[in-house]
Amino acid sequence: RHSICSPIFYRYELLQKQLFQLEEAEGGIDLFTRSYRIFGVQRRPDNSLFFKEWAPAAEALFLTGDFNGWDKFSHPYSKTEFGKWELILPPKYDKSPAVDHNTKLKVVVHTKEGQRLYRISPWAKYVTREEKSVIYDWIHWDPPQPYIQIHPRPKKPTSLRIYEAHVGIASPEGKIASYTNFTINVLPRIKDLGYNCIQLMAIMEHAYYASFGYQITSFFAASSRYGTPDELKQMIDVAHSMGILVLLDVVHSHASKNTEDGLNRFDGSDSCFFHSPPRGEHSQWGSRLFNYSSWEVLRFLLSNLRWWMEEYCFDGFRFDGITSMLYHHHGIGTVFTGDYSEYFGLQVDEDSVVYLMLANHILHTFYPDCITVAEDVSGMPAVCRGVQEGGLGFDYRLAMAIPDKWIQILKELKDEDWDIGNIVYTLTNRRYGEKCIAYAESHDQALVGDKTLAFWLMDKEMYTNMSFLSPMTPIIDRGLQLHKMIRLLTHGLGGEGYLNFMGNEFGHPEWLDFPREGNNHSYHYARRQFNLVDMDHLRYCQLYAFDRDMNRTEDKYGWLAAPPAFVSAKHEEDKVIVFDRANVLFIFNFHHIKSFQDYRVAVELPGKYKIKLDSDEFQYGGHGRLDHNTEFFTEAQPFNGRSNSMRVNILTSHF
Ligand SMILES: *[C@@H]1O[C@H](CO)[C@@H](O)[C@H](O)[C@H]1NC(C)=O
Ligand SMILES: *[C@@H]1O[C@H](CO)[C@@H](O)[C@H](O)[C@H]1NC(C)=O
Ligand SMILES: *[C@@H]1O[C@H](CO)[C@@H](O)[C@H](O)[C@H]1NC(C)=O
Ligand SMILES: CC(=O)N[C@H]1CO[C@H](CO)[C@@H](O)[C@@H]1O
Ligand SMILES: CC(=O)N[C@H]1CO[C@H](CO)[C@@H](O)[C@@H]1O
Repeated sequence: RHSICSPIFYRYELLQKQLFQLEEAEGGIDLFTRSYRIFGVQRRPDNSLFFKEWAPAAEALFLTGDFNGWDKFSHPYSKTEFGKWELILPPKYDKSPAVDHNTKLKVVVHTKEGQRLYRISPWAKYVTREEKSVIYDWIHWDPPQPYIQIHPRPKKPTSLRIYEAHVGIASPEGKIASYTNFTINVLPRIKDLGYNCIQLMAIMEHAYYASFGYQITSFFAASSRYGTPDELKQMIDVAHSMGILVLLDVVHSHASKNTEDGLNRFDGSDSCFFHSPPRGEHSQWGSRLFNYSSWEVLRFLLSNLRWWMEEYCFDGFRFDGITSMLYHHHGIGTVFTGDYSEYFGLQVDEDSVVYLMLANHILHTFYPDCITVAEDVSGMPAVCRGVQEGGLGFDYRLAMAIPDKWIQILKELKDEDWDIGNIVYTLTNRRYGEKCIAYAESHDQALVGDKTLAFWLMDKEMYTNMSFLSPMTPIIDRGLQLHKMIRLLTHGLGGEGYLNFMGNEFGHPEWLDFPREGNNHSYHYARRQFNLVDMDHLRYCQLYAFDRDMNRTEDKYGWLAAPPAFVSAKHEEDKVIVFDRANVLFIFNFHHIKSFQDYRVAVELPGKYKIKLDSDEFQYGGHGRLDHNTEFFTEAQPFNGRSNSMRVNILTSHF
């Protein structure tokens, strides 16, 4: 016990020390973590512009751009303490700012070796790329009439139902869709589907589209591929007006290795924001790793979180790649079995651990309703416990073993070989007192090389046999039924929140692949075919309807917010799973041919039960075999660990 507790106390001490130093040295944490109001470029009340950068290894810094005809020497920054540089541009004679809105800028960095480097400010709020150019430009963004968000953040829901989305692929067309398209075309769908939260990926600017938004080049810039910062603000505002929260998929675990439009070698050195190599390089991702023990890196990253909260009114974050941060080995070639020795010891990167504690502490202090989600495959204990307990302070973690299990089953097992006990184990195996987001598939499972659950289930027949106008084939029948059952089982049993990746709610076929050299820069798979669900003669709308009603049923009964389910049956031979949660009884028959009459199922609460959600309903592509007017009365006969039981007919899901 001692061996587990002492590192947790140690972490807490490190955090306290760090908080104390921040409070002492920089006029308090609030100011320190809002450094985006000091660095980069600021317009002052008199319309002078104040520029500030941290470039410790630089010999000299100049500002150049449209405003001075790209003169490389006319506007030097002056050096201040701790490797910082400042420059003030007085207003023009007409009192307007010296740099116009929507014009280009660059920082020119002179190195000790005599190089002259053109850089984008790490704090740039907007960067764009001209069609023929490969390199992004820093654009001075200071619109005369900025969009003002008017809708307050919705109340934090007790049941989190997350719609994971990517703006650029959110249309059926083979091109990049915009923030405005998303606002007009996708938000109403998300609302109708009953999701109360959107998790937005690929927002922080990434020069390489095919990185799926995970190789960030400009941390403070909302990707200009989809439109302007104001259009993103409007999108979030409209989501809020619908009662939907928006989480940002934030990537603080690493950064793109680009130099001209990324953070790498900003001041000419190979450290600056990052550890110097080899520690500062991720061997598999080919990207740079932050030095979380550096004061200026803490300023940059913590201010980045507050920037997205304050400027765009996000409601929280999904922190990407936590496992890579937590361990010096980054999880590469490591298998986690659950042994405590794997989570504590010299392999743990305490700097990162303290950074994550600090980030969660600051977010939850300034925004008590802020939601943070950790993407950690290792299963480190206490990731979702409060920092005051020595935890990392996240609200939720992604239950990453669940989607892998479903894919493995669909790839490898015949229906009669499904291991019911193992499925239930995977769905319920989570740390006591730490909340999980369950999901059957996220964007990860849809990436090229893999394919969506629907496509695993129905494959090529999705192209030819999804029409109502032709009889249901056995493959389509099985696929439709299992698609719904897998999702409902995951929803009911797998966690305290649920996540769906855009399009999979209606059984999106195929996979995701971004335009890149290897596919001749094709957008064919970088889109979501919402048109399929809108075609009345195709069966996609039935899966959509089930997903919608699954969420609406949850909204009514709140099982995600209830304590974990009580599993009363996991019958290996019958392939039956029965559990209750929030006084809702869930019954699944995964048997490929057998139906059961008068099958006894256990319930805790005595009384009358009725069918509320039935995957066999016609409207969901089922066979309509159950009578929803039936009332089920419990008998005071204890069964399978519950005080009462009753008899039900449970039909095989498919023929
Ligand atoms: C990380 O930053 C600290 C503090 O600035 C510095 O002392 C240390 O050398 C840096 N580490 C590496 C590996 O670059
Ligand atoms: C399924 O699609 C194939 C290929 O188009 C077709 O030959 C077959 O008749 C379809 N089956 C049914 C039952 O419609
Ligand atoms: C890309 O295009 C070239 C020439 O048109 C063709 O030879 C090649 O097979 C294509 N590659 C892919 C992956 O489509
Ligand atoms: C790329 C894309 O999705 N474009 C569409 C945006 O939305 C309008 C309608 O609102 C369509 O006409 C565009 O084709
Ligand atoms: C966020 C959301 O759309 N919630 C809806 C879920 O379903 C219930 C029941 O239909 C609606 O009342 C909620 O508005």
